[in-house]
Amino acid sequence: FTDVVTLGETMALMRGTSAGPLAHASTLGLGMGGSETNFAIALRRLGTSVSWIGRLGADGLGDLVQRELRAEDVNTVVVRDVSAPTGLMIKERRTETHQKVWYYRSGSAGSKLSAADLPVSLISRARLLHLTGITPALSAEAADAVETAIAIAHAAGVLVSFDLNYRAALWSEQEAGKAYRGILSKANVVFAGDEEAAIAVGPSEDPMELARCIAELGPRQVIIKLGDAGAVALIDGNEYRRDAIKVPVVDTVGAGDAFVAGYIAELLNGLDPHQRLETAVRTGAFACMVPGDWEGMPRRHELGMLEQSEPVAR
Ligand code: KDG
Repeated sequence: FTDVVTLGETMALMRGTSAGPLAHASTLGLGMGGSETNFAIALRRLGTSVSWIGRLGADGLGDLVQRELRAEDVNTVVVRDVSAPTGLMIKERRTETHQKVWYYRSGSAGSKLSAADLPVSLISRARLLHLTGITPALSAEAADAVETAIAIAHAAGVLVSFDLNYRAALWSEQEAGKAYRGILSKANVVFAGDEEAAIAVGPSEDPMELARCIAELGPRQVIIKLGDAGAVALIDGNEYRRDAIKVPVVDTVGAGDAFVAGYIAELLNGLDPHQRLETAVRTGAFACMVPGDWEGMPRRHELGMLEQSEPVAR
């Protein structure tokens, strides 16, 4: 059993090794990525035990995902699907400062995750279940798996955390908004970017107002992620604001997942909201400094490195 359980789709990830149109890329780097496993790896590196539930194809890319997760000491509960491939995403680094993500995931094994794949006792015995808004966008079965996982968690008194994680390539804002509102009313801890929050509860210039609107639906901890502007949070009715840590940015993909992992790790460690947000912005900053979605996630002993002035430690 693990303290945290998460579920979702993780894909193989290919990325251009230098900036420029994909049409002219003669080589691509191969790795993997998925919001929930980015989160799981970050959480594990901070010291929290975690399981990931998902489906992978019975193919070499599925082997790649599974062995990376094992190497990161993430417990995996995986169905290897012989009838569908592991999904794929390609990151096109069009310029040094602008990326485009292409998905090759419709009909993938990961999108076929279903309620029957869920290990009930693993979820029931966890302290927290973490879900993202990507999973219900994948298929009707995956949306049902999310609903069922929440029901299992609720029956066992397990906390539910939910990161809206809007992916415009997967569904419309209207579809997403409806699904989000259904899940928000059942979540204890909610993470959203300001634009994602607006999809769920309508627009506002004030991120704290967005947090209030989400809290009205039920969750007692609402954290609005504002990227390089930091975060605001409404926790048990109290307002918190936290600046980001300024770092040289290489790739922001995965930073949101890192932020969430930092917050959840410290929540489960019993730390107060200031300390949770401190680790969250720190973990998020680390993720921005390295090209992969999860490779740059910090180990706990590295968290203080951002302030170190010595460029080489021997
Ligand atoms: O949050 C980062 C994720 O977006 C990335 O790793 C891939 O899960 C992914 C997705 O669906 O975009």
